[in-house]
Amino acid sequence: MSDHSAITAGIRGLGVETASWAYANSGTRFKVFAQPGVPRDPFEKIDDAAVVHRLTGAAPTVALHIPWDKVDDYDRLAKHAEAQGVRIGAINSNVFQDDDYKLGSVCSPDPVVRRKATDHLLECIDIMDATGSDTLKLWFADGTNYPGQDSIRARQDRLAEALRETYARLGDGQRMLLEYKLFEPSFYTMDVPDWGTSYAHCLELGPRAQVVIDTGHHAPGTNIEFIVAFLLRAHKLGGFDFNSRFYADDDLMVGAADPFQLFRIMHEIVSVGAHTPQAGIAFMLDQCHNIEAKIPAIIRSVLNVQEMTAKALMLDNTALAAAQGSGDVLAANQIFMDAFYTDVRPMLASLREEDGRDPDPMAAYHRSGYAETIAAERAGGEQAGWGA
Ligand code: PSV
Ligand code: MN
Ligand code: MN
Repeated sequence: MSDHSAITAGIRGLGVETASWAYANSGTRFKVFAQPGVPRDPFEKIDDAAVVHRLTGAAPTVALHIPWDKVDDYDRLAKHAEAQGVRIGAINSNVFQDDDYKLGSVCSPDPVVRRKATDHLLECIDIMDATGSDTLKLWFADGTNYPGQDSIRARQDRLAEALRETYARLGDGQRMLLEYKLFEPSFYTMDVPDWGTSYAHCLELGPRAQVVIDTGHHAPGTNIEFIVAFLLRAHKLGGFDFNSRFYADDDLMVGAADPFQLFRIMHEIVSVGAHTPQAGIAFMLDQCHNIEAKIPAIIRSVLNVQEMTAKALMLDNTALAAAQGSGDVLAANQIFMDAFYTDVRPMLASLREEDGRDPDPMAAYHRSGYAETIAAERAGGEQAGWGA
């Protein structure tokens, strides 16, 4: 068993970043089921994120998506966040929802479209400057649907050029994370389909470019913890977009479909101390809550990450190393599984009490009346963008 103070310090230091778009009406491409009380603007999204943080103590930052979260005064938005006890996290760019991007954004064969897309990425860095955010998150829907549609190689050159220009614009203390996705919306090629492509581009760019792993963006059966271990070793893991999937990019609550996978991922993180804020790994949620109530779903997701991290912290690393060193396969596996099966919920509940919080954040939320208040006060909540 690991030392208790290391476990509690690890838990108290863990921050899970929630996504602004998850608080609004968002969901599948087929139908978005509107819910009462969803935020009408980015300020209200931050208010909801602050509620999640107050109850869990583990969600201190909220990611923005531009232009979904476009405001006139970003300094005011950042100050609003601060006043609510949270901070602005990653700025997510959006170069996929314009008619101009039919054939791609930074990889488009049309130089005018590429210029527009790159200008948007640069604008996102301006917003980082204005909000104090240190992270730019890039996801490109770029790709092709048909063999021969465009040159795979030329598209890589265009991507590299746009990334270089964006990287050069980063200020001190800022970084960019490049996300990959196996398929969708393009079905023949995606221009950043996998971690290897993202890694290669980041390597070429320099130390301030890192890979972000969206847990929903792989082929079924992919060993994600291997990717985590590899990227950590190469100092190229920037963070996660956590969510769960059964089939494709389902964007369900993290830890819901496969809590053991989340545990295995957090074990790789914790085993090298990368769960601490100093390690700079961003633990972000990228989810949509289409049929479940949004704020409780986000509370559940934050708690799932916290619980799996606590289990990983409980793992007896000395015993595991000894079993591994002596080639005792069964003992090593048992030590690993013992940690996974440990019920950490009572320990986390008392930690919350020690910190002056309700031991049960979900029950506290339901008792708080917040859901009823926002349903009454916010008429006509906005669409986040997905499925709009
Ligand atoms: C699209 O697949 C996606 O879900 C990516 O994961 C991005 O991170 C997210 O949208 C927001 O742009
Ligand atoms: Mn994502
Ligand atoms: Mn996705």
